[in-house]
Amino acid sequence: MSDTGAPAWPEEFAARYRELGYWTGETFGDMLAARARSHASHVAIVDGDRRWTYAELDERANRVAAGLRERGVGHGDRVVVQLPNIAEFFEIVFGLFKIGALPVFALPAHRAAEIRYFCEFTEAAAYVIADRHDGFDYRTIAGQVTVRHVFVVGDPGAFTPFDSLRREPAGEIAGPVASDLAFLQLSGGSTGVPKLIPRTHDDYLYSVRASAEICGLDERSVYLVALPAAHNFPLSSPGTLGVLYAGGTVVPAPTPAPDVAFRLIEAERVTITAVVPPLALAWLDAAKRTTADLSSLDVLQVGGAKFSEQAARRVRPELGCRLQQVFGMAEGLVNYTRLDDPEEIVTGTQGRPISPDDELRIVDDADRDVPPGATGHLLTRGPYTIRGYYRAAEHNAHAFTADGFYRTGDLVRRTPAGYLVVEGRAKDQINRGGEKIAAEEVENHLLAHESVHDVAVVSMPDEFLGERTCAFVIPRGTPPKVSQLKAFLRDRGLAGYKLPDRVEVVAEFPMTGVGKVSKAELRAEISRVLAERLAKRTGA
Ligand code: AMP
Ligand code: DBH
Repeated sequence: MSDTGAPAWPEEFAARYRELGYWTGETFGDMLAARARSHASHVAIVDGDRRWTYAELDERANRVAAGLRERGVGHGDRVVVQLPNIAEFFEIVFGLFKIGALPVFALPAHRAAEIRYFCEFTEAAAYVIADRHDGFDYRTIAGQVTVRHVFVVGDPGAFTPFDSLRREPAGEIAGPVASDLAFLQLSGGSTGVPKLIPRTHDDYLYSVRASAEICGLDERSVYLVALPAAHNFPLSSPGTLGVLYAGGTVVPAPTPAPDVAFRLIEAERVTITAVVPPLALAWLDAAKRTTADLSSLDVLQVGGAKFSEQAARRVRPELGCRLQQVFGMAEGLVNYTRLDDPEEIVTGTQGRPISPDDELRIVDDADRDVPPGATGHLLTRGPYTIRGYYRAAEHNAHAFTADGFYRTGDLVRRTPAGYLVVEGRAKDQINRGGEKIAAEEVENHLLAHESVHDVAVVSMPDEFLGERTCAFVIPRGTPPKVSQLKAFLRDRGLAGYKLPDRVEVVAEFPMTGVGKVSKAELRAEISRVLAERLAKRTGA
């Protein structure tokens, strides 16, 4: 373990990944500078009527880097970045890359509880926001965190204007080396507090470069950022970084709503974009009625949660583009169906790994390999999969095997052709349409409510989102209503997507043989209740 708080790859692995050409020694700052030379006047970012060329984006990043330096933000410092999909996201992130400061990638949906935690846990030097987005004023969060600087895009209120960060660089900026950490990404997690994922320039740029190739990107590629830009999927699989690597054009969408996204696809001749399954369903339905010209769209990537085979089959005929399934994780491993794969692989699997050196094991509860084709726990290790979370030694001891495999918590099987099919999940998490919710985190907040004696949060099936959240509550006194618990969690500053969709009041929890709450039984219970209700409603 190095003093960066991030467990590194053992030297023999690092040496091998370099020898094999995966880790090239290039940083993201180097990459942008190189593109600014080779594609100077090509458009890198389109945001409304702003069109930044590669030269302009690079210059802006250098200026922001200079401004950060002037304010005492430097190599290794953490900076929580929480921005909507706007051009400044790329300006600040590359500015930070240039000086070796680490973006901490918060999502726009996060609220004071999460942001306070990120700032405190990482001892962040700064917090970067836009004034308002989607009806929410992020300056209200800024008032509740302790950081040296708050930089605001738009009206700064009591804080520092982002514009004031742009300074004339005084000479060369000494940058990081590629083996340094580049940023901290977020894990959906399964524990009381979100885990932070330390990624290096070397390892991340390898995944980005290889992803760009798998997805056939080149300078003609136009990528619509429909999901939150900071999320690992639209950032790197191949995402905006892959498109910038390839010299293409990135188009941030203010919202993924079909009307907005479709207009942008038509206006900018978008060729590729990435969505989560519920969005894919919404787009499929909207495509029937739209007057927008979607003919430029070549690839729709779907990932973040399991995309049903039935929905997957609709993509090609109804959207007129190719489907690519993506099963990835911010911790590393990313699987893709390939663009030239036969339809049954594209619709029926979640893809295969990026790298020939991604090591995958599928094991039983005792970590023994299951027979070929059987379902088991997925473990993985490789040239872009972390060896441990940031500052989390205790958790790392069980989230990773002794020989460095990451325990994904996913239940998968492998087809004879080497493709993975996601069959379920063993981790204590709800995947609400691609938004991950750690049950324990929500339970801890709910336990603070005066009417909650005990609580167990589980997933319940949902036709549209795949899963929603159900909180089983043993009350203290008057049973709490779902609306009361939601308001309570919102007041505590928890992100909206983590609020339970339903509350079931019970006298006790079913227990497993060893005396733990049986979440499997609770999930079965709520599934039964929902199925009965549906049967009643449809008169079946
Ligand atoms: P995180 O570790 O928070 O980045 O979340 C990654 C997790 O999202 C994976 O471990 C899976 O549980 C889930 N996931 C991502 N993509 C897919 C997919 N295509 N199908 C099923 N689950 C997925
Ligand atoms: O869900 C994810 O975290 C995810 C999905 C697809 C991801 O991190 C990725 C691709 O890189």
